[in-house]
Amino acid sequence: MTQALIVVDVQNDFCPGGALAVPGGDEVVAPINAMMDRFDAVILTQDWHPAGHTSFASSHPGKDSFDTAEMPYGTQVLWPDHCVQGSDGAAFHKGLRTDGDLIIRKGFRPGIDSYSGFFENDHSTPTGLEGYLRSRGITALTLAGLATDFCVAFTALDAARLGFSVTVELAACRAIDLDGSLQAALEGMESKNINLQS
Ligand code: VGL
Ligand code: ZN
Repeated sequence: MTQALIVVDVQNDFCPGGALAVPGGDEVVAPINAMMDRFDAVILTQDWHPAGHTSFASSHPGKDSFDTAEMPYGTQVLWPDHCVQGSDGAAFHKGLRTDGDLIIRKGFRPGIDSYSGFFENDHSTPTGLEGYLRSRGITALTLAGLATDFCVAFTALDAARLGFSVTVELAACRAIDLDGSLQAALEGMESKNINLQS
């Protein structure tokens, strides 16, 4: 079985001091670096939004961060401006090993968000990651990174739906946990036979 590690969004804006800081976000760096050598392939995802992105509360007059908005593709949580292309906040944490095989950027279309590394939030626009993995013969994925309840969970659920064998290494993940979103994400992943490792 060819196994890949997918490192999700370990970027400055999701670490303490960042625009959308995940509690303890920087604590995933050391365990992820240590995991990398055990895999046949290492892929990093990078949240990569244009200024004025539709997922930013600042793009919706009268709305605050963490409110929701109805989009053509469903309900969207509105976030503080984060991971703007080329900004320091969008850069990987400086301690993270970035000597992986592929960096996949997502969320670059102005009018749609992309939590998953596989599909945008309409669940149908692909990023190309599936084709990359399949053409390399990769069948098993281990996920780690930020945030457990958004980009890690969405990536894991899409991977399971596509037929990959999926493990989430919870000790190398941290959550935003908005209104019970962590519990919901864990239950959702468990119900799809995703192996939650802790
Ligand atoms: C993420 C919210 C907005 C994540 C990305 O990486 O989990 N969450 N953009
Ligand atoms: Zn984002």
